[in-house]
Amino acid sequence: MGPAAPTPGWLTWDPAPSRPTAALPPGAVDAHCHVFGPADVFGFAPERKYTPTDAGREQLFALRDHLGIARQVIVQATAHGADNSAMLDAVAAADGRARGVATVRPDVTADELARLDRAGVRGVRFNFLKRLVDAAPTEDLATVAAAVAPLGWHVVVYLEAADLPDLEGFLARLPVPVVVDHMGRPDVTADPDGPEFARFLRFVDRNDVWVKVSCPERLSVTGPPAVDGERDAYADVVPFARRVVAEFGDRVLWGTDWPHPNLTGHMPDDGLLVDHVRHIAPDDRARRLLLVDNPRRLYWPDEPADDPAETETTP
Ligand code: 0GY
Repeated sequence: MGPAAPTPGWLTWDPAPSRPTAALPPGAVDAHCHVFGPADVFGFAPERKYTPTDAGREQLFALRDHLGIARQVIVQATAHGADNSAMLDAVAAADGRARGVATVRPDVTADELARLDRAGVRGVRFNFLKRLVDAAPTEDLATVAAAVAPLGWHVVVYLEAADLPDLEGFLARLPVPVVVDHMGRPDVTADPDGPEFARFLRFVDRNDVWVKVSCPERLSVTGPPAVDGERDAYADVVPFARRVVAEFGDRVLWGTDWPHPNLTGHMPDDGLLVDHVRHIAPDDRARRLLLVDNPRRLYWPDEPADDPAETETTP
């Protein structure tokens, strides 16, 4: 049997994104992207909830170079289940320019975790979105977190804002840093100063929690710019992301989310997503933390930081 056809109605990634209008700082990291397949080499998981379009490592590396990104963190997506082969293959081929975030089951052995660590994995992902996975019991997730703690890894968590009240106690007790995907998916039609986002900010403030200020294209209701050439897109997401960057500047990460699985409305232009960073992190220092220094601390911790004086200067 050949590979399954992509889920009908879902858009495929943009093969010709624009170039960002302003260069990223040297050493910029895309801390949230995926590889899918190719399906005839790395088959999708039988338990998956969607079938993506192929988006292999060569295309991911081409995007990196096109956008002026230095390094990537390749996050295991649900369509590949707990078979990390496609992600590991891409990390290996990136020649030190990528790290990985894996999905593992609670019976994973210490030897397997050590193998993943040597291969460049630095975290595991817990996904709580019902449209993407059948929920794993929190006891199983706690077992995984305890197993990866000695390696110095972290947990990457994908949840929706409405689920935070149920999950925050559990997440706060994990013995590892927690990285929240896409700002915990706030409702951006609500007030950024309102109670729901305040609860998320409090959770970040009180715990060892990092935040990806990523995926404006998923969160936005206003969407990309209507007028050609207007690059200030996803304006409704900006107050939320800007606030997180302002309050937790040394615990924020950014990523493209390429190849943007499960989108039906519009497919983002990745060049525009890069330009969006200037709206959420308006000054050079904030951008340097977000794009360079913070991801280095999590994913390349053995690497010496550049001269701190340099951090303060315009790249
Ligand atoms: C993302 C977002 C999505 C998908 C996954 O693992 C996944 O399948 O994370 C989504 O559908 O919102 O971060 O890629």
